[in-house]
Amino acid sequence: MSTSTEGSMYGNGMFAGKKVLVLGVANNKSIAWAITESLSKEGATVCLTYLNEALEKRVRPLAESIGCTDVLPCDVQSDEELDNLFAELESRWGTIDCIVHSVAFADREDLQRPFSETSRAGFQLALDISAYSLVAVAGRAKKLMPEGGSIITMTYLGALRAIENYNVMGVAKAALESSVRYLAADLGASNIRVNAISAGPIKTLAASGIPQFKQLLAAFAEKAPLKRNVEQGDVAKTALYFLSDLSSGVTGEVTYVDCGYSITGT
Ligand code: NAD
Ligand code: 0WE
Repeated sequence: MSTSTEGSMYGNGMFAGKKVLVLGVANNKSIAWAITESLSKEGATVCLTYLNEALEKRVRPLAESIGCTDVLPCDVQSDEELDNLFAELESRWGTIDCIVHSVAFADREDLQRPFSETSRAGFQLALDISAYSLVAVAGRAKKLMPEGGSIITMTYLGALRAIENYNVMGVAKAALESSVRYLAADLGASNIRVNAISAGPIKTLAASGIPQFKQLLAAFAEKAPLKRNVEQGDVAKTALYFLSDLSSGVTGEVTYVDCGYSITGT
């Protein structure tokens, strides 16, 4: 590998020849987009998926900007769309090396009303999209990773702590983090690693409309040891570590990219 060159801290082409599936780009603020841009700079071939036609309009121009021609639909609630995605990847690429899972959803009302008022349907929706989808993706990926691979997902401290208003999403993230451990145990023998990044709060589409998000960001920056908020680029750098050979001995982990917030106390 060459030494560090302009635009890259790691040397060009760390992901040259690597094929990466990315689920969860909604717009240019998405955490998954920052990861995609970093992967692309390192020479990866990326497939981007979009949830629906409204988001396809946002994702296609982003894909074009990095010369990505593999843009496919995938609503993770649909087994049929998941099957079609992996069938299409198998015919286009044959195998894949890495997967970025950056998907979450709960009914907006469930992030506002008291947690004890969460409905069965709201609970199922949040767990289905935000946790089961990782299992559904990893299960299908196994066949396309004959020599192994690396899978990452995105989580939040609300999995461990009762954070105001995060509610059913916290339960879903707890299930997601546990799924990371069970998937790592299951797929380890196939040399497939599975890890999670627990990011501090970042103003993305998924954070828009969350009451008092601005105040949350300000309080976070004040308390965090690094005295600032987390940026998408911070997460992308840790993502490249998990997706690359730099983390060859690491699986089933949850790593905090939170400027140190979670280690503090008073
Ligand atoms: P985002 O809105 O850009 O990304 C969320 C993505 O989930 C979107 O692309 C959306 O299309 C996708 N999605 C929702 N339902 C889907 C479905 N049924 N099928 C397929 N895709 C679906 O916001 P983000 O902040 O980049 O979120 C990405 C991940 O990061 C999420 O898992 C989120 O929980 C996690 N996270 C976010 C923060 C934050 O503060 N922004 C902090 C920690 C973790
Ligand atoms: O995981 C998330 C956001 C997840 C999310 C956001 C929305 C908003 C729009 C899931 N579903 C929806 N549904 C919608 O209709 N984060 C980590 C960001 C976030 O969300 C919060 C936070 C933080 C941080 C909600 C309450 C409190 C803190």
